[in-house]
Amino acid sequence: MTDYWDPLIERMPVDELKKVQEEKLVQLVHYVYNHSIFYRKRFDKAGISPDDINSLADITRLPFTTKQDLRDTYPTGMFCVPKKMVVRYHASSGTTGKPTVVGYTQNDINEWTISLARALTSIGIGREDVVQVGYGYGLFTGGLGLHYGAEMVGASAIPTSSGNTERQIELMQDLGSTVIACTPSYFLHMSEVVNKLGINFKDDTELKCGVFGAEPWSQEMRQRIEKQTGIKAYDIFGTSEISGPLFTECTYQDGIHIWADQFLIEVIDPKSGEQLPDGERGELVVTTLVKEALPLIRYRIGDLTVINSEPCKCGRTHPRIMRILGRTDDMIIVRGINVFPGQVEAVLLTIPEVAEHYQLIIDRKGELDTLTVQVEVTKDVFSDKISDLMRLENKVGKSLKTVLNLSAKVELVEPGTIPRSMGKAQRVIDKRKI
Ligand code: DLL
Repeated sequence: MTDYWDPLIERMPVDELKKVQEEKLVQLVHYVYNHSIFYRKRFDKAGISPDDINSLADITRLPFTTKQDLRDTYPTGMFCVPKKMVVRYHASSGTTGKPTVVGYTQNDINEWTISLARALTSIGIGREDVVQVGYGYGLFTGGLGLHYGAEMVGASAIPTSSGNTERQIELMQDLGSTVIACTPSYFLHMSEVVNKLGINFKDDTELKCGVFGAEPWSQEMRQRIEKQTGIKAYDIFGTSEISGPLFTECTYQDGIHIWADQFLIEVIDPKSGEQLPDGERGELVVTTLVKEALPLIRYRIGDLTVINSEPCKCGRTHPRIMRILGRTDDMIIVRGINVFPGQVEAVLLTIPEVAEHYQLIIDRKGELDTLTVQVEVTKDVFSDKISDLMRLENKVGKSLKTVLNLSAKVELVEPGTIPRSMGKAQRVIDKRKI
């Protein structure tokens, strides 16, 4: 056991937890109203005064905030503290439009790290462990986030960042890494390099688990990783706007624990904005209860999930969110049908002959959208007869059609064809000019 197992907080009876949230929410609305011109204007426009918010149920009266608000007020227009209080900045890559900038006070960094320390403890990571941090260090929150979290539980952190894979593997062996933290797609790449070197994780390293996130990955992908490498694969979630990586599953692997004394979560219908009950799938909305520099009120994260408020088998009472398989904005519409890359992955990985590397290519021929799913097959399968390959293509196509309700062209490609990623994988290439 490590220092970050605090049963008084993590197993707090749900009613008490709600009281804690209520008190913090009431304080928060006054804090943002008094410290940010942005929030003051937003509340005034919605005809809401901080005094109107007295219970958790009142939260639905508050307006949402979005990534667009962060962009419109770039770089620091939503901050609630003077710049001299900011001890760190991170920023999103800004592939579309302006990047979003997140600032942290010293207390924000502490709270972020506590969240991760609790999370890492819940998967059994502590003083004995060596955590290799293969998330990017820099403006991206993955590297530094996991680094601080690992140190707080007393583990040794190795800041390898991403890339330079052979060197990573050498260090993993030499320093006895027991944990690898990186995107699942980068771990797949690392596994290939491990195979090429003629070694395997089970016999030649001390690795016992992976902390994988920053991009969607399916339950089927987890099963493959665990079976092929012999390690436990845990899901970690967070976004830069609410600090960075923050929450993981526990060893029961049954949903991601959200620390309710720090964050208040809701799931809403993405179209109507109405709050949905537990168990219904919708868009995740987060209110930060303890952040100082950039508190967010009802921030629409854009990820689709389900809340489960039942206490977990591990005894923790905080709510869980189920695995995130897509975002409202990475849904692609092909011939009018909604497709999530995560659905495609889940189908592909139920077919043993296909590998974990795939890409969706969308194009438009005349008026008609086309969806091509390129997926790698294993070396053995690729050297099979053409007729066998065609049979397999048909099989994959049929399985996709059943789930997606859409015909996709399937292209089986040689191992190594799909570009490998060091960070977040690019699963979708949309060539349509709309
Ligand atoms: O990806 C923070 C992070 C770093 C999380 C390391 C986990 C590990 P952003 O770059 O702001 O922050 O991207 C956040 O990535 O809204 C999701 O769409 C996606 N995402 C993150 N974790 C998961 C996950 C970091 N476990 C966006 N499953 C989020 C599915 C995830 N999607």
